[in-house]
Amino acid sequence: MDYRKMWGELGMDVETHDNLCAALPPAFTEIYLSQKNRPEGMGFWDMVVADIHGIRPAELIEERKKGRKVFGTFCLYVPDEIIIALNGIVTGLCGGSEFWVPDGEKHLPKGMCPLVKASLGAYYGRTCPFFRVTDLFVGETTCDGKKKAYEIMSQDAPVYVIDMPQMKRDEDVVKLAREYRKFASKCEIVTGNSLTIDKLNEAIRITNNKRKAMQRVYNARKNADNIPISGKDALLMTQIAFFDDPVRCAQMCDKLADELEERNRRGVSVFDKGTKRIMVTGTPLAIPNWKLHHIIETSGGAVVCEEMCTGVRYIENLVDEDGGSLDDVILNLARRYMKNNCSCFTPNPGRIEDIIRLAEEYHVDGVIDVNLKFCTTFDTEGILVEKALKEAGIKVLGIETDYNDGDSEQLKTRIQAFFEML
Ligand code: BJ8
Repeated sequence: MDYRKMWGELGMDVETHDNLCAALPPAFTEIYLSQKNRPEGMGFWDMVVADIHGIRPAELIEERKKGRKVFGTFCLYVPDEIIIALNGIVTGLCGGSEFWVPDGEKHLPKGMCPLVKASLGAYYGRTCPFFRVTDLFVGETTCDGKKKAYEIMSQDAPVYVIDMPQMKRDEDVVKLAREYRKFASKCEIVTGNSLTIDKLNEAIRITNNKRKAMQRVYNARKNADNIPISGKDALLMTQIAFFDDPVRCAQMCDKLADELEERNRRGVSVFDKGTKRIMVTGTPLAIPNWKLHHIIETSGGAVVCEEMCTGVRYIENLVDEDGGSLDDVILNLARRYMKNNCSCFTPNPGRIEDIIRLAEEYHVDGVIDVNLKFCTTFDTEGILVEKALKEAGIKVLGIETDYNDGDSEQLKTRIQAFFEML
């Protein structure tokens, strides 16, 4: 289907955007469609990618015509439940393509992480329809780069920033709950709806169901004797979950999980026996950043787990569904989100514990700790991660990269050498 008219009406730079549309299909064919023995259930996500800037944006436009509002988010600490309870729509906006970086660099310093530059580049370059249909951009005070980027963006766009605690003491959970209450008030103004306990409980149920369905897919990856899905495919499912409808997402993930569980029963693997089981940890891999997974999975390894925001951090931990008052439920939300271990917190021992636990649960042969260039918090925390892994007797390779393909060959050489050592 031709969406150029729709993009034009959204005020996009359609000609420049055509270059992105031209580059994606061959890249997707090479990286994804060339894989052997993929689960049939991936057909849904292939279809989404084939029209990634068409199908879902068109749905959002229709929903907006009915009066619903779209909230664009950049971080796991934004509580989807509050937005959904107010009949809003959540769409993840983190940019994962080098295509958007140059436009980002017109508004930000070059020495900044590519995720922030690409996100702002997609906004200012008018080359992403999701940014064009967003009614409120929801930021958060996590890393310095994001904080300042929101400040710049707020000069031109409606931006609301959630003030995140820096530590994880009891009083910080209470502080986050207060922030979520304020955020709910803002969402009430934007949507024109009122937050009720029933609506919030229902939104919690919807979001928990999505997490449970995704957990089933991840659990199928824990099988020590079989790899029923490639890391690339699992990553794609996770990346798209950030902007899909949560109920449909849960249905599709459940269907995929059924197939993967059956594959495990029958011993159907995507990889040959002896392929190294790898966990990747570190900075998020926003769509369409498939570079590292592709290198690993064409070098003798298989990614079986991502300790990342585009991975287990997104799906682990459910919100307590045993209600109470509205304030109690919002406190439950804050409790759940504070279990998410981002390197922006200090100290952050929970993340190290997660990594050691996950290495065991997913039966990994080795860990690749990946850092997006200029992400200071993950880079610095990498020292502690690598120390803890070495102490636990788990082999680890630390790498730093960005969205550019210039270092692919060099990374491949290092990763192959790492696999030989395992
Ligand atoms: S909860 S990881 S989504 S902040 S990579 S922009 S931290 S300089 S993305 Fe993140 Fe939330 Fe944490 Fe997850 Fe900054 Fe680092 Fe860039 Fe990052």
